Amino acid sequence: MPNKPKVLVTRLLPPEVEARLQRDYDVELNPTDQLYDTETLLAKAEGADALLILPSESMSAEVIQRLPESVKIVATFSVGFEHIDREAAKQRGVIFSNTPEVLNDCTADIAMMLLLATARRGHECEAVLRAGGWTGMAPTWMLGTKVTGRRLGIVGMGRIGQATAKRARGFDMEIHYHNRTRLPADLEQGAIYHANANEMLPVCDFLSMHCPLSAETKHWLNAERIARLPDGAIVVNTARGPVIDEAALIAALQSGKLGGAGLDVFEREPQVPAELIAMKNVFLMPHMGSATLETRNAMGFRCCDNIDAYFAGQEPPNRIT
Ligand code: 8YV
Repeated sequence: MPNKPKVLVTRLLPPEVEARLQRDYDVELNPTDQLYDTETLLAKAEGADALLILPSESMSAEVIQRLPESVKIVATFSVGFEHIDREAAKQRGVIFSNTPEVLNDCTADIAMMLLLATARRGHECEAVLRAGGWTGMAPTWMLGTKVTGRRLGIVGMGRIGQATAKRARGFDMEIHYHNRTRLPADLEQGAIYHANANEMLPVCDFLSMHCPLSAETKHWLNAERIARLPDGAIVVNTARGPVIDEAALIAALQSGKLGGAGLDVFEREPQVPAELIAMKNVFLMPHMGSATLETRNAMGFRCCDNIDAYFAGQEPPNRIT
């Protein structure tokens, strides 16, 4: 139909999401999922009314200023929006939306998986077994760290931090958290608030990162803060790689200061430092927090809901600019 708004989709999305977009819009999809460089993206955006992007597409001030006039709304298929210069978007008058809530559970599941797998030597055990190196049960072999009843520190007690705390309570963990503001008691659920992170770090047998990436949180977990953790502590990151100083993390793992790390995100994705790959006491995932069909569908539908609202003359429900 000629009058449908034109939507440019920069990456390959789940079939049900693409089907809904094709039903409602004049869509250009990216079936090969090849990444667009900035010039290609800007050329393809010419004449588009809306864009559906991912964090793989940087929306820096320069890119936003160069967006064609036709583009009125950009929906990012992510809850994180560190790839979007929101000031530039506001100045340019283009609306951006994100996909909060729908990935809380699956991301928290991966945080618990990383925590458990690191504590119980998941990578090492599996590698030995697959290599045919398991010779039978031995009472002192491959002993891990007990999780039940231990202390978990959460940095960033937003929606995903709270979902992780809920899961950890099922393991009788004592929850500590550091956040800009204290949560109301019904959300805190007995978790212990630390306005000063330096007071929380010494009581964290496990530390899980759940803050968004911003200028303030870049390298939040640095050498100085790692030094405040108990010896042998385990660090988990499902947020964004740069919230941890990766070089400092590697040094602390190499020295034995940290007992292990469970990482779903890295400073320079998709590059993973060779030092981490070589370590037995780290459990590594390739940015899989939201990677279930149910959640990726829900993220896609959320993008559609925001674009639909805009073209229906309504406020997009997840507007971030
Ligand atoms: C996705 C994410 O893997 O939502 C986010 O911010 O990091 C993840 O859910 C990413 O958006 C790519 O789809």
